Amino acid sequence: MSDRIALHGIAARGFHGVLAEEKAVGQPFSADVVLEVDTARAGASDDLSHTVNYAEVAAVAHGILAGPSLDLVETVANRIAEASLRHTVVEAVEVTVHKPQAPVGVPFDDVTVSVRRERDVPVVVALGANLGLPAETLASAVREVDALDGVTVQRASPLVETDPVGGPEQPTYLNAVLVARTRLSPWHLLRELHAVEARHGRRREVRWGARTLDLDLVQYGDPRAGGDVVLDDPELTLPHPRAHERAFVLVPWSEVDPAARLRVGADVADVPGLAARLDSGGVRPGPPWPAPWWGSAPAGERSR
Ligand code: A4P
Ligand code: MG
Repeated sequence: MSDRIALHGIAARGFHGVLAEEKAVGQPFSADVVLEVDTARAGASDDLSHTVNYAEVAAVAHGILAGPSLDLVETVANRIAEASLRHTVVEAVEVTVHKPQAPVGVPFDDVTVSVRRERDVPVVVALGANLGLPAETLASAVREVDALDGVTVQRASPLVETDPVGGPEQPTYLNAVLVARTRLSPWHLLRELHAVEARHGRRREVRWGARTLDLDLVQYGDPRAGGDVVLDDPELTLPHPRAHERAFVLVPWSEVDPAARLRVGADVADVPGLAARLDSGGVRPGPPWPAPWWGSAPAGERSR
């Protein structure tokens, strides 16, 4: 269960309804907005920019209640829900709109419409391992990511064997890329990925050093529609700042999604094209995924 921030009884005179009189004269409306937000980061930092400012949500909801006339309370509720989800930390929202003086024709207290909407965002995660049993670890990591509440893995690339890039002398890597959809905010998802890494004995001692498991969040959202999240923060940089220059990410990503696009500065580049421009000499086909690598689904492919 996520953390919640709830606003009750945001009230305004509105002009929503099917009847001409409702549109002309108006009547009282109110809304309750319950936001599911991962508050862990703000709770630790005490920084307003790490959470959703509920005054902003209230102002937008009020604007929709008092704003241009809509026929249906359903539409009013839906618009408030969609506006609330535009805040990246909001993972789900439940909106109830009250219309206590609706022309119902019999004595009654209130009529309400409640809608629940969840964030649902495509994400790309790069996996790497070069200590322990890399193929088994990566297969287990894919299953664990898929099992996270709020994450569904859609496809995983074949494993590739890659020469280490940067860092000290270290063993050859196995890498892969998975595409998934998530309800989680980017920071929440990164925290869950770190927890999966930790369960596989990940230590952070040497930058770019050997590791049992590395899970990097390469992209959050779809840059084609301008719908990707861009963050310039060392704690979470999006898209991943080095993904566009790393064959060990771009080659498997191109295999799992040949239509993939990646934001590179001001451009949105075609991922197979970026991969083709790099020297991919250090990237070779890897072993097959250890069976059973992913429940009973056919290897590498599953639809939602
Ligand atoms: N961080 C910021 N943005 C992100 C993001 N988008 N995804 C922060 C994940 N983490 C992000 O990461 C260091 C810090 O980056 C984290 O605290 C996180 O909050 P890390 O995983 O602890 O360390 P790292 O993986 O050594 O660093 P980084 O910068 O992710 O390294 P790279 O660039 O991913 O390189 N060679 C081969 N062949 N295959 C590999 O997989 N991997 C690396 C790591 C080097 N060489 C490799 C491979
Ligand atoms: Mg990493």
